[in-house]
Amino acid sequence: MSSPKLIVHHLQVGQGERIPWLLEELNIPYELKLYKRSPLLSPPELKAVYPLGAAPVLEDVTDTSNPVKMAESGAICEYIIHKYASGQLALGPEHKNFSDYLYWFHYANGTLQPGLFRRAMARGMVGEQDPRYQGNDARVGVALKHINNRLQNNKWLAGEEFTAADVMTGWCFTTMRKFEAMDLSGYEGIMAWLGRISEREAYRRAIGKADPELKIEEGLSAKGPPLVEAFVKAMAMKP
Ligand SMILES: N[C@@H](CCC(=O)N[C@@H](CS)C(=O)NCC(=O)O)C(=O)O
Repeated sequence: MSSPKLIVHHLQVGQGERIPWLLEELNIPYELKLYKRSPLLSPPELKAVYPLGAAPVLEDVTDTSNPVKMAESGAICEYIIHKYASGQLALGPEHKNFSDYLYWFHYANGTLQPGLFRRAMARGMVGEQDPRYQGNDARVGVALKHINNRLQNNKWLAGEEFTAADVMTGWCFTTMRKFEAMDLSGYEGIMAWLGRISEREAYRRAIGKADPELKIEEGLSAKGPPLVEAFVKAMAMKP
């Protein structure tokens, strides 16, 4: 098979960092196109690539007679893994941890991230003293304990092996904390897992290319990185 020709469109300081990380782990070459937020959402150049303007977007121009353009970070991970990596970094139906892999692969965008975003919205709309904020905060707490418990008993989310489930989830505990603060002190399982991620050269290479201005160690610390002020202001909707 000819070498893949992949173009990754990445809106900086965003969940698109998953794709360069995955590609670096798999040693698959790619061209990276970087976009800056304008001021918070996508700039017109990215909307020209994909009408929703949401990143990441992958273009696969390996086969010029059948070019592919797709969004959704989870779908892109699966596409790359199955099309160009013979299933590496995924666990298949024959593996005893198949269901764990699927569950944790989808947990980031299915439960954790929407929960964090709902909490941020509730804070902005009704304030931290309101039971609607507190209900959301409590749910985030349960979701964090759940993942912490998993990582106290397992090296990686799917079990012994590092998989794309870790790639999908990493951003929620690193760069995403620039949008919704989470102090991870006391979450020993999550912190130990972040420590293991910090040792992965592919992770450091990916962030170095995709977001050279990010301070990796801040993202991996218990306290977390500084917030994006423009986002905090935009979310402060409470009259
Ligand atoms: N479910 C999508 C979400 C993509 C998404 O919302 N990306 C954000 C960056 S974290 C974005 O592009 N925001 C800018 C905008 O929507 O204009 C995925 O997993 O790729």
